[in-house]
Order: sequence, then C-alpha cells, then structure tokens
Amino acid sequence: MRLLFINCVSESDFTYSMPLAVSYLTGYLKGKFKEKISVKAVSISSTNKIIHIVKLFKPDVLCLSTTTPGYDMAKIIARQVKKIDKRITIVAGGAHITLFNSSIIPEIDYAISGEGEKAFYELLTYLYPEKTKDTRIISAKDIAGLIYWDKKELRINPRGEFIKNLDEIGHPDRRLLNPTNNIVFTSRGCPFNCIYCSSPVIWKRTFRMHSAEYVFEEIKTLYHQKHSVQWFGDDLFTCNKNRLRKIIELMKQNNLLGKVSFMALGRSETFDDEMAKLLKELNVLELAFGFEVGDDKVLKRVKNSQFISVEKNKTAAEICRKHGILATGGL
Ligand code: B12
Ligand code: SF4
Repeated sequence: MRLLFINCVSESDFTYSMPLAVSYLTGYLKGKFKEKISVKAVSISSTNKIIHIVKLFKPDVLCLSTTTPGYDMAKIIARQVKKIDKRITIVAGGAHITLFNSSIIPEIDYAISGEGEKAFYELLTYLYPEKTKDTRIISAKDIAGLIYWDKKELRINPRGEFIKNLDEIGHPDRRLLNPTNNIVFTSRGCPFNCIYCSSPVIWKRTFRMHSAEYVFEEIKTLYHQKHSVQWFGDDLFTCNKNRLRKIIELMKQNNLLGKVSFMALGRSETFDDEMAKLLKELNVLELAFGFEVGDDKVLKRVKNSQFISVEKNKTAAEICRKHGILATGGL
C-alpha cells in the first residue's frame, strides 16, 4: 500500500511545514497491516511539483491534510490528480474538514472529521480488507467521523468517541517531519470555551493527557535530535501539577533536567505560584497567555468565563516575573 501525504498550503503561505498530524497518523498504522506501507509526505506549495511527485510515487491513496487557508489548494490538487489517474483514492483530513464537514468536493472520495488515527486506520481496513490484520468486516457507514459519497449524495457519519488512553496512539513518526520541528504534544483539547477559538469545536472540550512517561520519551527523542529548545504545542499546558512533578522526576533520573528548555501556552485561571515553581524547575523559559483585552466585561465575554479577570492576568504575569519566566500575552 502506497500512501502519499500532502500538507495543503496556499501558494502565498511561507509558514508551512509538515504537520505533526501526519506523523501521528502513520505512527498509529505501524504493525497493523500484513505488508509494509510505503509512505511519502510532502509539504510544497507548488501544484506542478506535487503533480510530478504523484506521477513518480504512484500512490494508492493520496492523503490531503488541510487547514482552511490550504483548502483551495487541496481542491486544485484533488481535481488535477483525478484527471491523471481516477484509480487513486483521495482522502482528506485536518482542521478544515473537522470544522466544515460539508465542503467536500466530488473529487475527494473520503474525508475524516475529528481525531484521525482510528478512523483513518478503519478506512484503510475497509478499502484494503485483504491487507489488514483486522478480522472485522467494516463498512463505510460504520466508520465514525467518515464523510463519503453515496452515489451523488454526501454522507457525514457522526464523530465517535475520542481515544480514551492517549498513549495508545503511539509516538509520532518524526522521520516524516522537517528536522527543525521541535513540537511536543503532551495532551489534546482544552476544557475551556473561548468564543473565538476552534479548539472547543475540534476537540469538543474533552481534555486528555499523555502519561509523564510518554512525555518524557518525546522530550528525549527530540533532545537526541539536537533540540535543546522544545515547544509544548498543547492548547493548555498549565493544567496538572502531579504529572509535571513526575516529568521533572523522570528528567532528573535520566540526567536531562536543565539540558532542555521549553516554551508553552497557559491560562491565568490554571496558573499559580506552585505551578510557576514547577515550570521553572522543568526549565520552561516562556509562557504565552491569552490575555486578550484590558476590559473585564469584554474579557469575561470572549473567554466565556466568570472566573477570569484583568487582575488575574496581571497576577499571572507578576508570578512569571518572580520566577524568571518570560510571560507573553496575545491581545
Ligand atoms: C501547532 C500548530 C501550528 C504550527 C505547526 C504546524 C505543523 N506543521 O505542525 C505552526 C505555527 C507552524 C502552524 C501554522 C499554521 N496553522 Co496551525 N495550528 C497548530 C495547532 C496549535 C496544533 C496542530 C496539531 O498538530 N494538532 C495535533 C494533531 C494531532 O491534531 P490535528 O492537526 O487536528 O490532526 C488530527 C486530525 O485533524 C486528523 N487529520 C489531520 N490531517 C489529516 C489528513 C488525513 C488524510 C486524515 C485522514 C486525517 C487528518 O487526524 C489528526 C490526528 O488525530 C492547531 C490548533 C489545535 N489545537 O489543533 C493550529 C491550527 C491547526 N492552525 C491553524 C492555521 C490556520 C494555521 C496556518 C494556516 C496559519 C498561517 N497561515 O500562518 C498555518 C499553516 C500550517 C501548515 N498547513 O503547514 C488553524 C486551522 C483552522 C482552520 N480553520 O483550518 C488551527 C486549528 C488553529 C486555529 N487558529 O484555530 N500551526
Ligand atoms: S483557553 Fe486557549 S485553547 Fe482553550 S478555548 Fe481558550 S483560547 Fe482555546
């Protein structure tokens, strides 16, 4: 089975790099099929080059990962690829698909809304039953979150439950990523509900954490890839003190504490002096908050919370200063 992943970006976008999503998806497939899966992943904003790669690699499945700004490109690629070879199955996923289910065009055979690992694996099992080790008989209507064409009608299956134990997803296959990628995810989702944010829609306000052991392995892998500065990409890193203590302990035991520095995202309601102490010990140098506005009424409205206040934001910044952590704030 040959899978070609494309990170769809607009021609004017220069901030792109292969999304970690792709490495999670392929990492999850490891060992689940009878034969080796050939994977190629490209992040290029030139349609001509992409078409050239499609002709050379000859994928069975073309996998498009797309945000909303990249979706026009995804549609162009899908249309052109179907013109070259109708037999190539085109599957799309990513934030845009999760947020705008019905935007699928007929050239995209399947799309997956929401968490992709389980649904993508089940889709491949459905498409290639002879190649999977799975004994289940899966049909398209049973795959949670699958969007597909039934004759000319678009079917949108409801999204299923999130994978409960996040460690089950396995470690992302970082060989597919740009070597400069220094992002570590220690959780998925955020329990809050800010009115401007896509996280509550994408992750439905469920918050799941990886274990301290899993996080430590990720940090260690990146450290061995020469990343002494790492970025926790979590929506909300300032959340669980006990797990932080365990991560620090593991770093100490393995002589890594102080050798890696970090940046992370926080929210002032889940941040206090004790949390700051732990973050400092872990060597978090910078914490980015969503301070948003200097007016309490508007702040409570946009953060959708009665517990937030400008004063709390100020206190969070002061606590950071006290502990020598750089506090930055989105306004
Ligand atoms: C880290 C991050 C970045 C980083 C790193 C991106 C990277 N290359 O890894 C940087 C800063 C570079 C970045 C850039 C951009 N980002 Co960004 N980013 C994120 C962030 C915080 C996490 C993404 C992530 O890795 N999540 C973890 C993975 C596991 O989840 P996931 O990406 O949703 O993937 C799952 C599913 O979507 C699905 N899936 C994904 N792709 C595919 C493909 C197939 C075939 C299948 C079947 C399934 C599937 O399965 C995955 C595993 O479960 C999200 C917000 C968030 N919390 O999700 C925003 C987010 C994805 N980014 C967003 C945007 C807009 C962008 C930019 C376009 C902004 C810009 N123009 O500058 C660029 C484009 C990047 C690109 N395409 O290369 C938006 C997208 C909103 C939308 N409507 O589409 C988000 C949601 C933030 C927001 N504003 O709400 N981003
Ligand atoms: S705290 Fe951050 S991630 Fe959570 S809903 Fe608000 S803006 Fe989104």
